[in-house]
Amino acid sequence: MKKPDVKIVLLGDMNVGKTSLLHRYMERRFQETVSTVGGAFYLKQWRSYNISIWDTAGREQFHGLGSMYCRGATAIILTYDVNHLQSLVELEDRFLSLTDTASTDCLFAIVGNKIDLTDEGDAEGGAEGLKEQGKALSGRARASRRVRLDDAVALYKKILKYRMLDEKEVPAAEEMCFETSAKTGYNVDHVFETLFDMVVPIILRQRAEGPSQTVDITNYKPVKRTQSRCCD
Ligand SMILES: Nc1nc2c(ncn2[C@@H]2O[C@H](COP(=O)(O)OP(=O)(O)O)[C@@H](O)[C@H]2O)c(=O)[nH]1
Ligand SMILES: [Mg+2]
Repeated sequence: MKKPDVKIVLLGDMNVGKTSLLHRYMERRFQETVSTVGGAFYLKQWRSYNISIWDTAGREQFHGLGSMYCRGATAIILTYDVNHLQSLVELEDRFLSLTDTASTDCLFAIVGNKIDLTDEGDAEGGAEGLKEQGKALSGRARASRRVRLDDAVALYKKILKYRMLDEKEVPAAEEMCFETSAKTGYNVDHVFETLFDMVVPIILRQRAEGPSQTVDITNYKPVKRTQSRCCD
C-alpha cells in the first residue's frame, strides 16, 4: 500500500453523517445505511500526493481511541448536523480535546451536514443539484433549522484560542466553515478538495524539514491502565 503523505480525520457525534460524507466523496453516492465499523480510512490520491482520510465511529472518546485517530493529523474535519444544535455543542465539549494529539499546525474545518433537511434547503448549489437529479424535496421531510453558520464560525474562533493559534496565520473562519449534504452531494467535493489544496504546502514543508512523523501510528502505544487500588 502507498504510504500516506498526510492524514485527515473526520470527527463528530454519531449520526451527523461522517461516513456518508466520506462515502459520497470517495464512492460518489449516498446510501441510507452505511455503517462505520470501528474506524475506516480511505486513501485518496491528490495530484502526486497520497492523502489518508479517516472516519471515526463517533463514540471513540469512551474508548480513548479518538485521540489515537487524531495523532499527527494535518487536518481535522469537525462535523455536526445543522438540524441538531447539540451536535455542534458536542464538538466543543467532547471532541476538541481529542485533537490535542494532532500536528501543531493542524488545519480545522467545520462542516454542518444534512442541509437538505433544513427549511432553507441547500439554497445555493444544492437546489440545482436536486433539480439535476430530478428530485424535489417534500416539505414534510424538512425540519426547522437549528444551527446557523455563524455558530460554526464562533466555534472556529474558539478552536483557534484553544490551540493558541493566531487568527492571522491560519485560514479565515469563513473559508473553513462549510454546510453540506451528503445526500444531494451539495458542497461535499468543495470541502474535501479545499482541504487537500491546503495540505499540499504542508506536505512540501514537512518533506523539506525531514522524515515525516505525522502519519505513523505504528509506534502508538495505548496508555496502560494501572490497576485500581480502591479495593485493596
Ligand atoms: N437527509 C440526509 N441524511 C443524511 C445525510 N448524511 C447522512 N445522512 C443520514 O444520517 C444517518 C447517519 O449517517 P452516517 O453517515 O452513518 O453518520 P455518522 O455516524 O456520523 O457516520 C444515516 O441514516 C444517513 O443516511 C445528509 O446529508 N442528508
Ligand atoms: Mg459513521
